[in-house]
Parts: sequence; C-alpha cells; structure tokens
Amino acid sequence: MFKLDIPSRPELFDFHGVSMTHHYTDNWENLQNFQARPDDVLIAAYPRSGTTWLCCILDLLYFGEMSPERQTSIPIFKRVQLLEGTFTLREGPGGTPHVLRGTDTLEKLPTSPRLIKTHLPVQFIPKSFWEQNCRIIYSTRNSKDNVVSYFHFECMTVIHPEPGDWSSYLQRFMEGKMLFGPWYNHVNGWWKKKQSPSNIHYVFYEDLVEDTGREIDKLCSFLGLSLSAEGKERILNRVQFDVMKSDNMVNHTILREMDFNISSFIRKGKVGDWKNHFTVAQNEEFEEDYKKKMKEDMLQFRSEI
Ligand code: PPS
Repeated sequence: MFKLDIPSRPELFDFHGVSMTHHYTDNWENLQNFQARPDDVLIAAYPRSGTTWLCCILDLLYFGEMSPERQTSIPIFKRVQLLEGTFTLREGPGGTPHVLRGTDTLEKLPTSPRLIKTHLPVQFIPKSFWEQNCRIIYSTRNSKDNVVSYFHFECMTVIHPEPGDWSSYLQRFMEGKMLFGPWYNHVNGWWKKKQSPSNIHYVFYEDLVEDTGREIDKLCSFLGLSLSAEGKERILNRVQFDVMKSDNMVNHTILREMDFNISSFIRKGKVGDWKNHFTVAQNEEFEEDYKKKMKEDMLQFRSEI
C-alpha cells in the first residue's frame, strides 16, 4: 500500500487563469525547466477521459513483449509517470516525509522511450516537449460523460478538492472552475495546437470503446511501430474493461487515498452514462451553454455511439 501525506482535501486556486491545487503547482520551476528527450511519448488528457486506458495500451506496445513482468509487478502510475505531480509520502505514522516529484522520477527513469502522462492544459506544457518535437497523444471524451466520471472520481479521492453535490458540481464544470481548468479550453487548446506544426495524435474515448483494435492500429502508425496480429490480440485482451478493472496494477486499489466504497477508479467504462445523471433540465442548460462555448470549434464529440 502507498500512503501519501494528505491531511485534508486541497483547495482550488487561480493559477495563471486556471484552477489548480498545490499538488500540481508546487514544483513549477522544475516542471517548466523539465528536459524532454526526442523519443519521449507524452500522453495528455483532461482528467477522466481515458488516460489510464491509453497508458496501458502504450505501455504494452512498447514494453509488453520485452518485459512482461513489468505489467504484473509495477503499478501503471509508476510505469507511466505523471509529470506535474508533487506528493509527500510518509512511511508509517510519524515517519519521515519524503517528497515525490514527477519530474525527479522521470529524470531517473531508465526506459526508452519514457512514457509520460499529463493533465496540464497545453499552455502549461514545458517548452522542451515542443523543441524536441516529441510525440504527443491527446486523449479526449465527450463533455457529459467526462463530467460524470470526474464527479465520481472526486467523490472517492482526497487527492482532489471537495466535489460537493452533483448539481453544484455540474454548474462548476460549466463555469470551468475545475482542477486543470475548463474542459472546453483544454480540448480546444490542444486541438488548436494540433493544427500548427506539431506531433499530436488525438484519440477519442468513444472511438476506443467502439473499436479498440482500429485505434491501436492508428496509434502504431503515428508512433511508427509495427505489431503482429498475435501481439495485437494480446494487447486487446489485456486492456478490456473487465480485465483492467480487476487488475491491481491498474485499478489503483493499492492507493489508500481512494475510497472504493464510494466509487471505483475504473468505474463503468461506458459512452452515454451521462443519461443516468443529467436531468432533462440539466441537459438542456448544458447543451445551450455548450453551443456558446464550442461554437467556433471544429472539434466534434459523440455523446452516444
Ligand atoms: S484519470 O483519473 O484522469 O487518470 O482517469 P482516466 O484514466 O483519464 O479516465 C478514467 C475513465 O476511463 C475509463 N476506462 C475505461 N473505459 C473502457 N475500457 C477500459 N479498458 C477503460 N479503462 C479505463 C474509466 O472507467 C473511467 O471512466 P468512467 O466513465 O468513470 O467509468
């Protein structure tokens, strides 16, 4: 079990125009000066849009054949390290605190490539990733399922701010006062960056649910990897929802900061679960607001398949 030192839920504060908590800003200078390597692969996503699923796929693509024990012995959050995280770890009650910084861990990571995860909006990404023209995979999901998943997650973990009730949460999501900022700015900011010369591949959660194999093929062609039919089958088996949900190296049950009596980290895995949460009135208000915020953008999402 890992025991982080989190005495109470962190507060949100405005950080360069984005709502953040100190866990993701404490190490800002080192983060901004982080030295990316040309072969680094960055997996970027707004929280709760399929990041872990993609992390597992990429980890298997790069290291599945070479070191199968990696998947059975190392938790996914260590195999694919969060760039911006800063947490204090305490070994036993009253034990010596030990600060864990994503940047430090990544600097020591011996793998090539390094698989790196981030929830940062595009404007916060350290400039070395652009200078090195690193491959970046951006995972995204329709806003309604995203907010539902984010709500359940924030209810179950003290790592994030207090979520409050569902209806006030939904309002706050529309106002954009969420950890890592407004969903709307996040997905559009990354999308605009993709239109400029860059090395970004977008993956839609709905597409992954619809046809995981097809999306793995697209990933391989973006990453310049070749995969045998058997290798692909092995990956497809390993990343099925039920398999990941029961895999202790993936489902985060080893983290004491998550209360699995409240929800699950790998929860439902469906497109359209929002229908079980939004009232008719909430849906109308959300749609109206969505049209205003997304009117100039070409980005199209599917909220059902
Ligand atoms: S986090 O906390 O930001 O890292 O969360 P993230 O991994 O981005 O997203 C969690 C949601 O992805 C779902 N998930 C999957 N769906 C289908 N198949 C597979 N294999 C899978 N793995 C993860 C997970 O269940 C969360 O969505 P919800 O809607 O809450 O179930």
